[in-house]
Amino acid sequence: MKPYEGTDYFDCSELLTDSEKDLRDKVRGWVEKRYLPGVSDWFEQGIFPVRLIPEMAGLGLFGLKLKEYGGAGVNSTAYGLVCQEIERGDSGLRSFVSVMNSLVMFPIARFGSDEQKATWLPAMVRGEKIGCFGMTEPETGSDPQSMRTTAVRRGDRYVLNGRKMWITNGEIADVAIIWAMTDEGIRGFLVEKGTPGFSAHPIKRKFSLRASVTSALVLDNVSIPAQNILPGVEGLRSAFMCLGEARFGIAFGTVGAAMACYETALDYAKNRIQFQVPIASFQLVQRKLVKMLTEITKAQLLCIRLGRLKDEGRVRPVQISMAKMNNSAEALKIARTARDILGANGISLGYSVIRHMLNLETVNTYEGTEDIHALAIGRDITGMNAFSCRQE
Ligand code: TGC
Ligand code: FAD
Repeated sequence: MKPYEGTDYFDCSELLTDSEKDLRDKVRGWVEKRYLPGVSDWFEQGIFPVRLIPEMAGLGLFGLKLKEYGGAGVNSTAYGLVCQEIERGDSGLRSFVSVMNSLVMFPIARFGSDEQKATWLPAMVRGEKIGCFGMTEPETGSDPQSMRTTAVRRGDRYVLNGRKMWITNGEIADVAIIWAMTDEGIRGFLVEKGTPGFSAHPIKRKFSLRASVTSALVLDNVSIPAQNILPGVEGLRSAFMCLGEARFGIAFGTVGAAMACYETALDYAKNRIQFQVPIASFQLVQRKLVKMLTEITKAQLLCIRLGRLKDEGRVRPVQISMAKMNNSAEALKIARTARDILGANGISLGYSVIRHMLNLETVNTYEGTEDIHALAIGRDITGMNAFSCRQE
């Protein structure tokens, strides 16, 4: 098979170091060989391929940025490029990598005790333990400050009660990071699988992220040792730091999904004959392809600059918001245009575009909807908070 070279109209690869390119290409090769042949069936059947977890661990995909506990210790740009290649496969696979790295291992490494780090991080690097991140609830999504899950201190234990909804990896996780309201504000807790009163249930009838596990978590009088609190957490701000890590990965990841859709549409348009000529020779089709490529190029440049700012320790959360918002929304538009160019074949899982299109509907919503990021940036540039119509 010809090696995949990737859409790179402005030679953005020249802006990467050799080690960043090597990691990108290694992951790209694995996705081509081990993931893409199966993903369409997994999506159709609603299966996350857990048997690939050891191979992913072997590639160093868990604890990518961790400098200790066996992690790969790569920079943020390299992490982003991994997300790009993984999401060229499927957003569900990138979700798994995002949750492990940014939403589970990052908070344990950043806010956990030495004991928590030693218990979980090496096993997660090896892919032997899986985690999930429980913030969203049935009644609170965009507004996590209003969460209803509670954790009440009783002697040397905490008792948790509540519901978490739409939780990636929920049923396959060995440990859940549960965000809950305490007397001292919102805190994060490690809740282990099998703890009495704690259960995870599949969310069925999903038409998006079908090759990913999405669950509802139930916490009924779940009693955990007090040392299962993440001691370094300082309210919701700490949870937002985790989201910043994950949103950064999504900004890069969605470029991968968009590249897959554009490349499929370009190839299809050159080969599909209508009115005795390839449809790529029609001006209207060319305009669509050019718009797709232009948006991919802009998104790639945004990512590289974002990565460099993050690696220099200068990035602001609103800059990550802009990249997540723009790249998810544009990737979704690109997927919809690709689906259109493929005509009826565009709705078939024989091609990747309908799968990416359906997945990107979720990606545009989770980790802060397009509107929520627009409001965060709007607040930053105007100094006015438009999140709520309620007057303080
Ligand atoms: P806001 O004023 O924005 O922030 C409160 C404090 O937190 C600080 N902060 C950060 N600090 C460091 N790093 C970051 N990335 C930070 N982001 C925020 C901020 O500076 C502030 O600090 P201080 O000292 O001034 O107090 O808080 P707000 O309450 O006004 O926020 C409003 C809003 C709407 C932006 C926020 O609630 C929000 O982001 N809502 C969206 C909820 C969301 O994204 N949920 C995601 C759930 S997890 C998920 O979807 C996983 S998908 C997994 C997969 O990939 O499968
Ligand atoms: P809502 O907050 O109810 O928003 C509904 C609509 O109202 C949106 O269009 C929104 O933009 C708009 N809106 C809300 N507030 C405002 C406002 N102030 N101004 C203008 N418009 C507004 N969560 C986790 O905690 N962990 C996970 O692992 C996880 N994985 C997920 C996996 C999948 C497949 C999905 C679909 C979701 C996942 N989520 C997860 C949940 C996700 O983060 C939430 O769906 C997201 O934050 C939006 O919340 P909501 O669905 O409750 O929408």
